[in-house]
Amino acid sequence: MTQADFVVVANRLPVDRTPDGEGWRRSPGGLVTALEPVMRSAEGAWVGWAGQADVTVEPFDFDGTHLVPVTLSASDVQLYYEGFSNDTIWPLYHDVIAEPTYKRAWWDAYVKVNQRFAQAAADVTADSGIVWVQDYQLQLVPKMLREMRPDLTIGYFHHIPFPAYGLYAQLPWRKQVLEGLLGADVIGFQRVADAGNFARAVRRQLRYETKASGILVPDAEGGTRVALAKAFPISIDAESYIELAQKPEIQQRAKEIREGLGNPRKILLGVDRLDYTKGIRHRLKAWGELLEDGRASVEDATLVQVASPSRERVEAYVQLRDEIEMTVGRINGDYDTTTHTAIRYLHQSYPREEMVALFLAADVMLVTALRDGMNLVAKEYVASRIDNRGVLVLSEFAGAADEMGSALLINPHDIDGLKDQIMRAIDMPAAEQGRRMRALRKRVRDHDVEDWSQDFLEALSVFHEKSSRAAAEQITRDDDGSTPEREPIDETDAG
Ligand code: GDG
Repeated sequence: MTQADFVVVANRLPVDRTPDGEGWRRSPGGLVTALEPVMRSAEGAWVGWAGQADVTVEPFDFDGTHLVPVTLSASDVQLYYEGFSNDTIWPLYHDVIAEPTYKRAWWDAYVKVNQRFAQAAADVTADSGIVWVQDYQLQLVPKMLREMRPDLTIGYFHHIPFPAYGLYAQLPWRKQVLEGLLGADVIGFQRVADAGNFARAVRRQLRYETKASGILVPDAEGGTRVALAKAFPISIDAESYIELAQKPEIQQRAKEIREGLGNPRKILLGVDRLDYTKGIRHRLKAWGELLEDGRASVEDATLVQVASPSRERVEAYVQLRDEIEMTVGRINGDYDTTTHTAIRYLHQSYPREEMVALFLAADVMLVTALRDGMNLVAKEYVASRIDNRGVLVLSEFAGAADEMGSALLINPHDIDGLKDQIMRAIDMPAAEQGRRMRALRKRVRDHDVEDWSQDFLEALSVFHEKSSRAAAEQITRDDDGSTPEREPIDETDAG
């Protein structure tokens, strides 16, 4: 059997079936985009689901990566993926924007499927290899894998937020999930606040001590090891966006998009998976009110909203789509003219070239997430603006806000504040646009996705090269000399 020294484990493989069903092609999306450069250079293996239920695919090589498909039955997809991952963990970890559903049968399926992923990773990883587990669908894999293969160095990256303790505590399986994650040597989060929330949950629920970024975890031999829980903000392959933005045909396409919209003075853009975390409704409300108040008009400005189809079998998403489409219909009915539209709504997915053309056409980019781990779209927009023009309106509830202070930061719940900032963005003088955009672009270019994976893998290599004890010593040495943190005993948590 082929084995690899470096293995990524993610819910999905980085490929989709071609439309004819015969071959494979690289799939779009945040994670694949982020890991593509790492996999290319590492000649690693990738364990994940191929995307079709009840279909077993033998391992195969694609673009220099060994792909190991994990089979999911239709019932696994329903219970583990659509159920526990997307209807329990996703809403809970995004601050309960939608109500999480807790079902024991979903949890049982989640445990079973995580076990299957862990086994596949254990089988494909070479002696003393490195495994990097991705995201919330696989939170139990680190512990399971450590039990099967104590020789491995295990990393885990959490792409979505980790909620405050008061919310996390709702989860009926809160202890098991924390223990699952603590099977990793390094647990990466998007924001410092996420790592802090995680450490606090560990102190409250498991009573382990934490010291700076280190968590003291009892090991199988009755000793303790240190797990590192820290922020590693993800980024994008900025150069690839710059290259696309420089192409004359993409710049030409941006002009056509503008003409197609009737040459409004300003184009506003939203690009999101159709998800309740993205704040699309708040954005539409603000835009609708600006038109109603007469502060904006359709001849002057148009909002283009790309809402790519997502999780269409989960009820909350079906409802969201209905609501959004009704709102768009209403606003357009009220304000469209025969030549101009208030909102050009596109419930479709586009090739990356078209996305960059849209970024180039957009004078104002609206990222109004109610909660978002990072939000790569914000970074893609600024990377694409090679002309140093355009304004990013960015929710402070997106992880990207920690790094992108030169954006117009907004609280999407404050509709009046959001309206004011949209107007400020529309009217912003070119010099101020340039000043802000240059600072934003510098940050994204200085910290691209390769830096992200390098930072994470470097932290992991401390554990790989040294014994866990030596790694623990290093973490303690690098520490600020503070005393370990303990939480007060809370009787309701006992047992
Ligand atoms: C999760 C976390 C975190 C979207 N529509 C199309 C398209 N996209 C691309 C975007 C971007 C990606 O998909 C979406 O990434 P985001 O970061 O915006 O959001 P999530 O999908 O929710 O991702 C998030 C991320 O993981 C990475 O850690 O930032 O917080 O929720 O790259 O451009 N791409 C193309 N056509 C589309 O129609 N080609």
